[in-house]
This record gives sequence, C-alpha cells and structure tokens, in this order.
Amino acid sequence: MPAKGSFSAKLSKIGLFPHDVKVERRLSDLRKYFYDKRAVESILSRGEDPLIYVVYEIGREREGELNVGCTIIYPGKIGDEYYFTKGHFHVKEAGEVYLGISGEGLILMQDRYGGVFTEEIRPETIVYVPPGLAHRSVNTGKNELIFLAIYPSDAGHDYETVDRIGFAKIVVERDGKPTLIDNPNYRGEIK
Ligand code: M6P
Ligand code: ZN
Repeated sequence: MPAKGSFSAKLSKIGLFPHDVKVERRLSDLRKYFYDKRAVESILSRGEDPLIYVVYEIGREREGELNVGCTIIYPGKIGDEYYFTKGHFHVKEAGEVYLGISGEGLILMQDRYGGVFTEEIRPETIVYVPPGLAHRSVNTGKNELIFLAIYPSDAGHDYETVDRIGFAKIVVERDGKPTLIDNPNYRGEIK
C-alpha cells in the first residue's frame, strides 16, 4: 500500500499504482524546444536544470489494449514561455483522450500543415485528440497541472517530426495572461 497522502496514493486512487514507466524531463532535455534560447542557456549555465514534467505510465503490449499515463507538468516559465511537454504525433492514426485531474492548462493540437487549435485542460474535463494531430500540453497555472492520457497501446510516439518542424504556436505570458503567439522558431510545413 502506498503511504497515505503520497503521490503514489493519489495515483492509486486513479488506478495507476504500481505504474511501470516513469519518465522525467528536465530543461536540458527540452532546451531546443523553448523559444528563448538566452533564457535557456542562462539557467543551464548556472548549473540549474529544473524538472519540467514527469509521466507515470502503464504501458501495454497487445493490439487493442490501452495505455494509461498520468502527466504532471510543474508550474513555471522559461523566459515568458510556460512549461510544456515535448509533444508528439502518433506513429499510427490513433486518437487519445485526456482527462484533467488538477491545475489549469492548455493542449495545443497541430496538423501536418501547421494549423493549430487549443483546448483547455481543467479538472474533470475531457479533451479528445483526433488521430493525425501533434499534441503538446502547457501548464498555464500556478500549481501542478495533472492529467490522465488514454491511447491505443500500439499508437507509438513520433517525436522526430516535432523535432524537425516544431509547433507553429507557443504559449507565453503577456500582461499576466497566457497568450498564444506565433513560434519564431517554427520551421514550416512538413513536406
Ligand atoms: C501524455 C501522453 C503520453 C505522453 C505524455 C508526455 O501522458 O500523451 O503518451 O508521453 O503525455 O508527452 P510527451 O511524450 O510528448 O513528452
Ligand atoms: Zn499522444
């Protein structure tokens, strides 16, 4: 039994204990994705490497099964850009369902031509990610953003396409509010 009040206890409540994968991503893992390269290098050069998010996951093998992941994105910004997940397309044409648990944020969904739209991630709110769209989640709040993701076990993560072209839009703080702006580092339509 996980200790009462611990994070494992919370995962247990949502059916995710024990998990079999834990992924941690720090600023150094995401350095090429944040648009403000000076802010990134200044933090890393001080010897700091903040933890941006953690994923706890139950991965399954067989076709037809579903993977369940719980992501926690910590609150924070690099320069004026809010912490986010790396983001990926699926290798297969597979959708995904997100269920907000706590905190507040946005999910960016992008097609292969750079068309982007967003949905809010809020507690007890479900977001459907249709097949064929890259998705990245952003913590726009002051607390941890926690959500569940459920997707076919054979969907696969394609990070390479996002590495190559980036997201066309990013979420930054403007006048104290989360604002969607063009990504100055976006590298255009996928050929
Ligand atoms: C969600 C799901 C996972 C994903 C995680 C972090 O939990 O979509 O499949 O791994 O978010 O996102 P990323 O893999 O893009 O870093
Ligand atoms: Zn996905």
